[in-house]
Amino acid sequence: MRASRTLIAATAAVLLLAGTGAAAAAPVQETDAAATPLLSRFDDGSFEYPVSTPGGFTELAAGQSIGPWQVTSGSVDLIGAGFWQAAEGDQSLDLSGRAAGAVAQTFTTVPGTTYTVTYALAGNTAGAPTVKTGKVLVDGQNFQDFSFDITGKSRTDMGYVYRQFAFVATAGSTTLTFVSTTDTAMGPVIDDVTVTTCPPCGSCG
Ligand SMILES: [Ca+2]
Repeated sequence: MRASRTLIAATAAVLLLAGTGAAAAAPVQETDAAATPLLSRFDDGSFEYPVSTPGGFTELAAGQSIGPWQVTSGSVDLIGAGFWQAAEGDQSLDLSGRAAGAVAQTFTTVPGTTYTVTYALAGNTAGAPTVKTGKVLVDGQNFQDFSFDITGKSRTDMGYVYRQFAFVATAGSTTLTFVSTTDTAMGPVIDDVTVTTCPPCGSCG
C-alpha cells in the first residue's frame, strides 16, 4: 500500500508541476471538435413538447418520439394541460399508456463526471393498481426503483414527490430511461426531470 501511496503522491506532484508550467508549454489544441458526435444536452424533462391535447392526452407507442424522448417499449400517455396537475409547466407523462411503457433520452455527458438526476413522481389516480411502480435505467442498467401510492390523491392534488440519484458518466453520451412496471393503463406519472452536474442531496438548491 505504501508503494501505491508514493506513486499517487508522485503523480500529484507531476500534475502540479505540469500545471505550474502550463503557461510556458505549447497549448494543447482541441482539433477533434468536428469528430464529436452531434448529440445534444439533456432537454425537456418537463414533457412540454410537443403540445398534447389540452384537457386530454396523446398515446404514443414504441418507436414514436416526444420531443427529445423516444418511446422505447409499450406505450405511454403524454398528458395535456389541465387533464391533471403537472409538477412543472402544463404537461406530464403517464408511463403506462395502454399498458406498461418506457421513454428514453440520450444526451451528451463528460466521462468521469457525476450527474444528478431528479424527477417528480406521482400516479394516475383513475384506477388500479393503488401502488404504481417503475424504475430508472442509465445506459440500460437499473439505477433506481420507484413506487407511488395514489391513496388520497386526485387529478387536482397529484401529490408529486421528488426522487433523486446520481451516476458517473462513462462515455460521451448517456441514455436515461424511465420504465413503467405497472402493466395497466394507469401507471406512474413523471414530470420535471432534470440532469445536473451538481452533487446529490439538493446541495445546489
Ligand atoms: Ca411538465
